[in-house]
Amino acid sequence: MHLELNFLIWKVVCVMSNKKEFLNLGKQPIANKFLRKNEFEDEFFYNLKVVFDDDTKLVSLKDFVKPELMFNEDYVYHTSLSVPMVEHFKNTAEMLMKEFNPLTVMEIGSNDGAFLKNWPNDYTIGVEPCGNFAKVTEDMGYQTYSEFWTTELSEKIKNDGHVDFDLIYAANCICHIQNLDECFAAVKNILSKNGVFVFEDPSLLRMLERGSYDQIYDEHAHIFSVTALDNILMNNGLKIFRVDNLSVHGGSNRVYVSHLPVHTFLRFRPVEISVRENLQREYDFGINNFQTYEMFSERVNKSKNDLVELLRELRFIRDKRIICIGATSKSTTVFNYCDIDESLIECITDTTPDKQGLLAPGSHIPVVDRESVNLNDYDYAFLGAWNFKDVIANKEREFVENGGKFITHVPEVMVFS
Ligand code: DWN
Repeated sequence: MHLELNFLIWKVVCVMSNKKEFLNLGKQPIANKFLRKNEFEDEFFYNLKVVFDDDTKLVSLKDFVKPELMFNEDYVYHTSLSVPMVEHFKNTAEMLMKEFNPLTVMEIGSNDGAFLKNWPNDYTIGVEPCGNFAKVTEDMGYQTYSEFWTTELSEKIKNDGHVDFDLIYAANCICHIQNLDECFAAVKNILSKNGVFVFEDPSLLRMLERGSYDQIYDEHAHIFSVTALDNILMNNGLKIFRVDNLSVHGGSNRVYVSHLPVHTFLRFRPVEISVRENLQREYDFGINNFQTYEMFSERVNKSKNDLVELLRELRFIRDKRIICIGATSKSTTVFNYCDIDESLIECITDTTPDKQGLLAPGSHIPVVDRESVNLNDYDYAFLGAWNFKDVIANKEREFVENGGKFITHVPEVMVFS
């Protein structure tokens, strides 16, 4: 009853807030729900629209998708299958260990343990609603709560005898959580007095700069600016004291957060220059102005027209064969927004076994194992995983040597080799 009332109040607050729509990416499926032919009829679609909140400056989806439809036993994104990300999390854990030396660690959204595995399992726990991954980290010896992150769960963890955590970490997870006030209240509830909450997610500024609208899909309930996070965290008794700008996932921010120093017994963590610099950079770019988002929307529309025109010319006029590398969540947005199907792009290669043999959400383009195709049979390869452009270009040198060319839409539609 108490939870239902909270949810109702949150819904009313959402409706009353000052949100303006600036982008409509059309009818979209669940970005990571790869499927079989016999599942087409029941495929779920929703309208992907994006709003800017004039009060908090937060950019969010207009309509959220029910979390259980996205994050469940069938979730397919395995962090550990990405070699650069495994390295990224190893380095991150080493840095956090050296700098903060935490005695207790919790990861929210622990996926298949790429970050957790760098910490001793006697003082580290995970939270992961996707049951398939929670089982993986349990089997690795980490206690894992297979639930969504809520205040109720933070209470349950306390009641189970865990002391407050010195380090709470989350990567590509907080932007998936629809009710941020609830999320941050839950963090505050279980963060030790001098603890740090560190999280990283795609950067709104980088998305606007690069025109990478495909960062927007069902799972990304919000695309964060430091500005919006600063406002919302502050409202929840937390403060940002450092920001790192990262290159991963097409440009992300790692945000370091502590309690607001309201109690004199708390050690004061000074706010570092990186916070001011990021806020200034965002302000200079116009992140607080609605016109910035209207201009972005025009750029997205142009990107769609350019991409469709290019693919149609290559395929239907010049009779070229086109493949895609990387069946990403991002490519789901692009293919459905631009109405791209098998007639333009024959298939998608992906290294994730759980995606292979299935059809991509909405576009129904077949996903195949990279090893099962000869890339030299194709003239062009669209980069579904443009964020791994260098890794892919390096791996596929033979394709380029044989005259193959890549296509990307970031920062604008272009062909390169
Ligand atoms: O937040 C999220 C991020 C972290 O990961 C999720 N909401 C879902 C997911 O987003 P994505 O699917 O856009 O992520 P990636 O990391 O861009 O996916 C890369 C995909 O490309 C993987 O399925 C692996 C594949 N791949 C490939 O086939 N060949 C990747 C490389 C580097 C390759 O050479």
